Amino acid sequence: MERVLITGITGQDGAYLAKFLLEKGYEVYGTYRRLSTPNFWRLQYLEIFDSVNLIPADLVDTTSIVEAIKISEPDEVYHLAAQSFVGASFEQPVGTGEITGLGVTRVLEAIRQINPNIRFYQASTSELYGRGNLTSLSEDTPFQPSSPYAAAKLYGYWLTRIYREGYKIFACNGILFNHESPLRGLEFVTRKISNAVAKIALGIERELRLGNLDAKRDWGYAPEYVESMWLMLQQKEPDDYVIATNETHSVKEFAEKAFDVVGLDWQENVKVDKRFFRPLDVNFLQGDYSKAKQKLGWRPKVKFDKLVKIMVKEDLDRWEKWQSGERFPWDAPNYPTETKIVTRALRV
Ligand code: NAP
Ligand code: F7E
Repeated sequence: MERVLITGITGQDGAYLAKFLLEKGYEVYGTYRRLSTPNFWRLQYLEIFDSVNLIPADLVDTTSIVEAIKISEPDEVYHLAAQSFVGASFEQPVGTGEITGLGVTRVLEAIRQINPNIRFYQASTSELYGRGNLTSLSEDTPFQPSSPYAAAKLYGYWLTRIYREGYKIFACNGILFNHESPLRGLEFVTRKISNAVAKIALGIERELRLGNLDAKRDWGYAPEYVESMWLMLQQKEPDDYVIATNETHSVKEFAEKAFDVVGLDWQENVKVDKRFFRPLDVNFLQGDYSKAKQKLGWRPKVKFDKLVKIMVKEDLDRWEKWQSGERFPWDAPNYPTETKIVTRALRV
């Protein structure tokens, strides 16, 4: 049986990838951070919590990464763990560099020293492209990162290529455009919207406060995107691939469609709040996934309208069940309202 190590198994992609790889017959190991309160709700939600092996490790602690690779003896490592929220990277630029940037080196170096035959996937991102683009972006488009998060990911992107070319490690960058799902973290705009729409429709909340409504993103469906990670590591040669839908939509369109699902008018429920603007924002992202289609045989099936419906319906269903007393693993009831969170941006 092939063995796999997923860093960040408790996150959105980690949970979906673990499920996908278990179904493929892999023995799955995943790293998690030791927290005062357990954070396994996604694995429980997908009903795979009892099927995965969990290893405590932190990306700032090299010894724990080395240990994780020694314990799991993996054939493949999917490096998904990161401080992944762009907004937070402006509040925690040093920590983001340590975790999201240097963390990649710690994993790659452990692989090089312990077993350089391990295949490595790096969670690269469309944020690498940054600002100023207006056309579909491919593997050949130059990068111009526009946040501490993107700069840290650019470092990880190059480290991956350097270990591939310098040490002949089978290392791939998946340049994934935004991908969403009902397991998305609540601070990201799509889930923030779907969760608020459900609460407003049920009378639990009164309004939704958002920042830059004009930002455009290429939003795909996370369970489909994790398959592309696996496909990259099954090829004859390591390479880098864009994974996207080749469509772009604004935050405004997402909000409009989401309120449509519950028969409400977005304009009556959304307020623009300058606290949710970033010091720098990426206004346009659209990905050209031709190479992945041709070489991996990968293509997206769930597009924008369907994605919005999936997310709003699942959050609505969860809040309805919650109101009728049902209890299940889920993040939203314990999430503080944003007025309780004080950051530099949120204090303005
Ligand atoms: P996510 O839900 O935020 O999950 C991030 C994971 O990293 C969580 O398991 C988190 O653990 C873990 N983590 C954070 N800091 C850590 C640390 N210091 N040590 C060890 N683990 C740590 O992110 P995602 O959406 O699944 O994304 C997966 C990866 O793909 C990330 O690297 C992200 O930057 C990248 N990416 C995401 C997208 C997207 O649209 N989703 C697109 C392109 C690239 P906790 O659960 O304990 O917080
Ligand atoms: O923002 C705008 C915001 O935080 C999308 C991560 O997974 O995808 C994600 O990064 C857009 C931005 O995702 C709010 O300014 C408006 O323009 O959902 P987001 P992101 O920054 O694109 C990439 C590919 C990754 O790699 C990252 O890890 O929406 N926006 N109003 C807002 N964003 C948030 N979060 N909250 C708002 O109220």
